[in-house]
Amino acid sequence: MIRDRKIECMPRDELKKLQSERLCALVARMYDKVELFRMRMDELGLKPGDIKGVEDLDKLPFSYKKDLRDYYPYGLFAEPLENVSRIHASSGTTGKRIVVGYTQNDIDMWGECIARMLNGIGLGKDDIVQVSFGYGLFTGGFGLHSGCEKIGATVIPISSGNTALQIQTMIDFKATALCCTPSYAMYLGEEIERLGVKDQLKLKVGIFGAEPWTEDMRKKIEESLNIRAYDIYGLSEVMGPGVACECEYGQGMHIWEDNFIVEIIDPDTGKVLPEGSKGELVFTALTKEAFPLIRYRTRDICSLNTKPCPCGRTHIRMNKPSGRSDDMLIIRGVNVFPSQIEEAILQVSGSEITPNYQIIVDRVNNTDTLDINVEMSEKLFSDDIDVKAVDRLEKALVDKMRSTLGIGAKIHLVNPKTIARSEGKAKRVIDNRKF
Ligand code: DLL
Repeated sequence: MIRDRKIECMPRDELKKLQSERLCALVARMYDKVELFRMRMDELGLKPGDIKGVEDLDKLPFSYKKDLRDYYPYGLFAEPLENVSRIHASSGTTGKRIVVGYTQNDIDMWGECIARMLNGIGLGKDDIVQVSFGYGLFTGGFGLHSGCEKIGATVIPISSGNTALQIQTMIDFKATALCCTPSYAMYLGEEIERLGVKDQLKLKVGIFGAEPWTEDMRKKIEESLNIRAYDIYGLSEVMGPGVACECEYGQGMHIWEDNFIVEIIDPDTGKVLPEGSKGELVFTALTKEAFPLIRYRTRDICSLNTKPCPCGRTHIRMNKPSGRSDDMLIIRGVNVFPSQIEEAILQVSGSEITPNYQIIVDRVNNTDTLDINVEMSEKLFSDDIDVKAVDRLEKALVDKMRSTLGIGAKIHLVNPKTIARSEGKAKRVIDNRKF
């Protein structure tokens, strides 16, 4: 099924009119249904009628990741749970997850956004798409899945992990497209080369996202898998994958502006920046029913490309995000906050370890690694050091990290006072990866 590209190629003045109508309706609905939004509007002395269109957007209050934590789990939903068909979640700055919900219409809209991309890069009902993003609370797997179903493709919902099985499956099931994180795609490429099975692949394209990646990585992946590699962006709070997607030209990701309004702001002052500037991406989700958001601060640093795209789509493009203005790390596609690690250490630590720690992230053989050095206490580190106690502690920390972060970490108990102290902010994270 090839999509009607009318909305994707809508003249910009019509798009703006549509956004304005949708924004006014959204503000009225959220004022009525979401207590936090109503409180913030009241604090600013604003009523829904004061917002006449997108030109009034910057009068509206921002929303933040912290709001999702404070109103955990359902406090920001604009629909009663009986209308919510699905829940997804991702890690928040502390142990508490952030929770998002979707009505059936939201899931349809999400599938539509992804379907636009899939058709745009030449996929259709004859394609077999291996979705190697995680299925579960993470939005990657199910998000891509609904788009594939919409275009009538055949989906292989293999989820993430088990590299040998991934490779065997893509060969045996004749997958023509692969969806996963770019770092996993690099690893798959390397394994495929090692096994010498590249000529057995039927892959044409890959759709990669959920973490930053460079043009160099794109080239490497394209060569090792013999495909065209495309970028997809999104975040759970705003929807999941597909908020923005590359088209066949692969020169920036079109933000589906009939569903999302994008702004670039100065992360320090909150002021909207002039066209073309680099700053923090802020999204308003215009059409989501269960969990709409107004002016959500993504913390992703990025710039927009307002030039017309050769594909004819009129929706604005975003360049690759170049970093984040907070300390969130993305390790093997999983969001990790240093504060989660600290909390986990504090929960395990008795008198045997100290809260001095350092997080080292690296990329070895194209896979992200996470090592955590934790200082032993003087008590544990004595002449008759209790090796069994050290082993037991290391194991307890490994287990705790896995259950808290959802990924494995190597723990190294190091001697007292060996982690450098700082007079200012502690340098807790050393990220040696090159994006
Ligand atoms: O990562 C959703 C997703 C799944 C996107 C699959 C693409 C493909 P979260 O776990 O909530 O959601 O993480 C969102 O990941 O704020 C960015 O910092 C980062 N991110 C996502 N896509 C890209 C990308 C999913 N293409 C956070 N390039 C976002 C760079 C990305 N960073």
